[in-house]
Amino acid sequence: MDCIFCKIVNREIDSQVIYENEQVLAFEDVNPQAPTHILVIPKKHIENIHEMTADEQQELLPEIFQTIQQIAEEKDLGKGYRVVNNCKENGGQTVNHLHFHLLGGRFMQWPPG
Ligand code: IU
Repeated sequence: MDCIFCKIVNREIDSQVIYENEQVLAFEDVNPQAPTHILVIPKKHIENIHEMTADEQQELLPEIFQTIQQIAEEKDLGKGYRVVNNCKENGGQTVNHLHFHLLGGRFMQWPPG
């Protein structure tokens, strides 16, 4: 499978890894949109949040959100941050491996474009 995030997981492509455990990887976004911009992904290839099975949700979403909380603490994002998931084409998803953006370090506008 030709998935760039799977290649990052497998260390076939370099990235700035922030955290990993058995199921989850967090790394710096290559095109940061905020002072902190980290992607948190399951190591398992899942296309998007809509494709997650109930079992995958139960297993992986707590891991992903605990990772986000932990990184937010480490990055000193006590004033707040934004977590974004883009799902499929109209959601603005460009990489078809489930990922959550953790954005922080500046005030976030609303609504998004
Ligand atoms: P999106 O939600 O699918 O639009 O986000 C994909 C993100 O992946 C986007 O912010 C890219 O900058 C980021 N990214 C990356 O960090 N490393 C890569 O090799 C590629 C994309 I391709």
